[in-house]
Amino acid sequence: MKTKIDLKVFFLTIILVSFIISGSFAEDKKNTEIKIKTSAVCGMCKDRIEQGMAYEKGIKDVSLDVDTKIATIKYNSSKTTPGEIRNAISKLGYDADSIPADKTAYDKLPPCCKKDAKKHN
Ligand SMILES: [Cu+2]
Repeated sequence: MKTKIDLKVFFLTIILVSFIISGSFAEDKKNTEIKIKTSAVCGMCKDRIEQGMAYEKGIKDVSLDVDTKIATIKYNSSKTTPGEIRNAISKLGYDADSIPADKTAYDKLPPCCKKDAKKHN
């Protein structure tokens, strides 16, 4: 009799643990992180990229480091992909890893924000 109860507890534990594990995987999906090298040169670029990307589908958080030009982006991998994210950065006028900046958007950037501009504050 005792063994039967233990089996029940055992299976319930298994079910509970698998729920917790699948739940944490779903959580991982919602908070996938990617680092993308951009061509940002100043604080204005940082604001433009962070604000512009905030409205993109599946984007949770964007933080750009002007010194390294690297944007750290948290996103929901069931709603968007690294490719779509790079394209969105390109459409803001900035390079994103190997994707060059969209020409039309880049031409609209103020001169201080062009990628060949000298670094400034
Ligand atoms: Cu700038």
